[in-house]
Amino acid sequence: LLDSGMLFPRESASREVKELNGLWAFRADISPSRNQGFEEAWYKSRLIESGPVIDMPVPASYNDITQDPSLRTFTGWVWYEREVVVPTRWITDEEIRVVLRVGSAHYYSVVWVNGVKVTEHNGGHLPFEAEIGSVIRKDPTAKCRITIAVNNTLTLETLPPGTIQYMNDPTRYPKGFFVQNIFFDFFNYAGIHRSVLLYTTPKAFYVDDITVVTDFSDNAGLVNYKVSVKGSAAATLKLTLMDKEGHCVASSSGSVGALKVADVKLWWPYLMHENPGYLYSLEVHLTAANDKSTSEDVYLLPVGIRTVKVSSTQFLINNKPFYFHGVNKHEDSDIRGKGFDWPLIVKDFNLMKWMGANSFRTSHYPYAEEILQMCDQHGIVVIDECPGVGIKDIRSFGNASLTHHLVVMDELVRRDKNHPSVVMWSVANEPVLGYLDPTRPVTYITNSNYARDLGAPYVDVVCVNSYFSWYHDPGYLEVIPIQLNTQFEDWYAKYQKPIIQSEYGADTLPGLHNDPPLMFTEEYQQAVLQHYHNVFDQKRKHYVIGELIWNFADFMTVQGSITRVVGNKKGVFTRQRQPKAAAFILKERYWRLANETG
Ligand code: GCB
Repeated sequence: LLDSGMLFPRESASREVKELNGLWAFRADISPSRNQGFEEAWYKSRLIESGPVIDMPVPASYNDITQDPSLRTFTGWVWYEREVVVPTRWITDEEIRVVLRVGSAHYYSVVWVNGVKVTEHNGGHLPFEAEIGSVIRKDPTAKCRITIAVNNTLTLETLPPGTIQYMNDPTRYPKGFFVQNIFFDFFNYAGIHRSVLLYTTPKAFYVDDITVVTDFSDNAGLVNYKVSVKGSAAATLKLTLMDKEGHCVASSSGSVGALKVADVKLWWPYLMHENPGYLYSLEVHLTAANDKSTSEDVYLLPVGIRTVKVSSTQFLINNKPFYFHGVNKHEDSDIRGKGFDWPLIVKDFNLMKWMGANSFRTSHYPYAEEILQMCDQHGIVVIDECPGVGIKDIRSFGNASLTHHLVVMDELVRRDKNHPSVVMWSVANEPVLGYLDPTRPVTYITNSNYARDLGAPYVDVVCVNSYFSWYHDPGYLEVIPIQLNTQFEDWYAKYQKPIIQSEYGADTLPGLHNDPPLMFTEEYQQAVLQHYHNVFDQKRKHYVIGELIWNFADFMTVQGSITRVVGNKKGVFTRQRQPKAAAFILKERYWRLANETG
């Protein structure tokens, strides 16, 4: 499907990175046609010449930045623009390849440089890039004006899907009124959500992609690798694997091969080993020399050596049973929405470690690469989910949506395939799409009845969501033991596959109390958790291999439902990351599980 790599931009002896985060000029296209920007070609000159612009931070969702209610729920094209000064060398040295990279923008993006279209991309949550050297070299002043138009409209072909519904009854709605219907439970935040960068590589030849698959037996580690090189010139390839101290432990040449590591230090999840998250560094080095000079390209890839296997009752990391005791998350916070934010990310890692969570699922879309890099380093295990959420009935979706789903899965695997922390792909509702990466188990998350489910035969691990005593039999805690036991027994009897309780929980307003427990109070959330945990404890010795609370923190949702009060409140932390009473129950439990199971 995709013919190029998507290596994370890293600085090296041959590569430079320039971050373009900060304030961009911004304008939402509120014209009646919703298409004025394209009709008037706003990309041709500075955005401010098209009309009024405002400051917009990048990365951030634009929705919660202003006091304008129509921007909060805006559907359509918004325009971002920024002028950048690039180093003269990047212009004068034609041997430098200059790449513009957008970490993610929601949802459909078109990108111009100096008025020339350089790329477009369909889909949020995943990066895209374009080589722009030839465009900026055309401008004698070496100006680099970047314009990005982003459209957040969801259709039945997008992932996640949505529809636009026009309300044409003039006795009930103003002219042109429409709503964006979405079938998932989080706010459709939009804008440029992750970093925009310029980076360079040599042009004559460069490392385009690297794939590593690791294994071990006894004390020897094995890093099977494949390097894809692009460019027109021939170059010599050399690979060096270094340990944490920078000592070479294995080396090789050739674009496909295997590196053998004696006395291997395996990558372990934290809590399972005293030295978790061990990462080697794979230096991929390309060189070519002529009479006058030597040129090179260097890329450094962190590599964790570990294996992942699934049996009918266990999930094995490095052949040891792994029990998922963790959380479901969202990229979501006050003001910045889904915008990348280091303080928030580090706070979340500290909270996960505080509560002893050893894993999380990237519900319901791929998270920023920097988050996965932290998981690699800290030994936190990840179920990596594609944005296939809200696909209610696949029969109502055409081939286009299936094709797009496949492209998105391809982009996801291409981006995340080398992270040791990623132990399983979640393809959501389309497991019959097949295997893009046979080295990792595949799952999807179900809330259907075990007898009617169509996807379970195709997955390695069954992930089940259930909300007993919440959406079903609300208020009746006593149904949980019987219904949860039945759930596990039915699924296991039919499929003989290990099961993760991939969601369970209860909405809770912090500070609201009642005993005996009533729905929405902190006591009720605690009681739901305790009832579920009792059943997990009976079953986890058999085939239940994990429990992921819904949700780590409260998060924003649309207003379209009266069951949401300024967002989904099933967090064990508030949206501001303060603990509710349930967080302490999980903390106690997860640390106990850590001592028992790792
Ligand atoms: C679910 C969904 C999740 C919702 C959650 C809820 O099953 O997967 O996106 O937020 O339930 O709270 O209703």
